[in-house]
Amino acid sequence: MKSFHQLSSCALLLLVAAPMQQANAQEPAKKPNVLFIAVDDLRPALGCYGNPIVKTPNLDKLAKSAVLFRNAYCQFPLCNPSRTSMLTGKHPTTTKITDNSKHFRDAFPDWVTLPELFRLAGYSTVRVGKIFHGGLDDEKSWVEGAEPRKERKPQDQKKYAQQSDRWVAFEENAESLLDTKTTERAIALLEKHKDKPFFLAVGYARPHSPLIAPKKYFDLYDPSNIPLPVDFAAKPTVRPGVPEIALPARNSDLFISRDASEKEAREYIAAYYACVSYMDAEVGRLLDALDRLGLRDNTIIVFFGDHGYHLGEKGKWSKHGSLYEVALRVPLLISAPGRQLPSPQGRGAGGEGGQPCNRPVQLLDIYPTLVELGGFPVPKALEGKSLAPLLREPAAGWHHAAFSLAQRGKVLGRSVRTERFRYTEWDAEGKLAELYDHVADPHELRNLAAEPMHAASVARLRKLLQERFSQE
Ligand SMILES: [Ca+2]
Repeated sequence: MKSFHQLSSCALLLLVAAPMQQANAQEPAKKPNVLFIAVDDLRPALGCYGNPIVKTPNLDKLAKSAVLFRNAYCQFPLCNPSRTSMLTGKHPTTTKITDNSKHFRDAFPDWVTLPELFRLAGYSTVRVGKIFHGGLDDEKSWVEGAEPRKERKPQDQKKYAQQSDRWVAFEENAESLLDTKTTERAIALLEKHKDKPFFLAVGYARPHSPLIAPKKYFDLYDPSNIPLPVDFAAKPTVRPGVPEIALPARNSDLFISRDASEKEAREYIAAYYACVSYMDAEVGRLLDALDRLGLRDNTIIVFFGDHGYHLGEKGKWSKHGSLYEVALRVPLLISAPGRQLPSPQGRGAGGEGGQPCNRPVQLLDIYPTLVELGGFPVPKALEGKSLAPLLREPAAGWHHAAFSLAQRGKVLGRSVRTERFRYTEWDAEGKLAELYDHVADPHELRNLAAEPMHAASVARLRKLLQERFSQE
């Protein structure tokens, strides 16, 4: 008993002393920089996520020194709602932003965004490319790079969508392409701000449609060798036992209101991959500049896509209105030197490396994560969870699920993802429900919601949805 008591008081002393030791240890260290890379409409079509076709050498390399979140999800499969949620740290039911035309400041002028919190802490917060949705930038967030707000109306979105129905292998000088210019500007900003703590946010446009990339990236892919999804169809097609509301009746984005042939579908998937490879090369140039300037060891890198994307799965293209895995799942890599468990010895040499984490996490979690890694108190109003424990130990226990919403007409569908299941409801009563077992059925081909043997799972997941969204 005596030794137990000795041990306990010793442990207690350590616990009490820890914050002070930490403060002392951190005092001489420089504040970490943040490189925040947002990619528009990028699903996890990356080599490091196991895609055997797409070529992404630069992100595969970054993944070797990062934690790779295999089960990361957006909160809403559309640009403005997803980005607003992530950058304010609140669910779309709290932000009330569920389309691409509204700005959260109109209702909540005093909310502090993620970059704004760093700005208030003395960081140079700098933006290049799309971080907030186009035309809806937030001037309070940035020291440099803010754009004046433009009025956006739903009909503008429609007009834009009609222009996006295409792909282009760009044969002229790539220097005129948007993402190439974004990298140039980002490197110049790194050089300008490197001597003081910075939060540099870089938004890449591709693979958002229109699918434009230099021709050399198209040359990496032969459309005739691109496999189609197992549940490919010419137009959105709900499977037996699935509520009709789960998919729109007609196509949008790449195949606006028309059916997709198998040949065209292969061409568009190849074009999407070409854009991913182009974006990968641009991220590679940016990371090379970070290395060249000697900043890597003191820079936290966050890389993510703003939501998923159907590439013909269930006959659907793009993302809007879908609560399927492909519309919600995003790549998320976090490299936090000195703040995460080092890669296991020897794993990097064989081309594997990095640390995968299977816990269900949310884009919403990025805000509290960066605040904690930056050494600031995490604001209580944030609705995500800091991922810092998973950076330290990717297999650590994690008792949180990932929640998402999508709009179909006037209905707001709700979905929850645990490590094993996805459960979705399209009505308040839970009659229009879908349950998928991702261990047995990763492509979500068989809706188990009405099967008696899964009644207990349905009840448990339904309760999670009700608890999460009970206030709304
Ligand atoms: Ca997007």
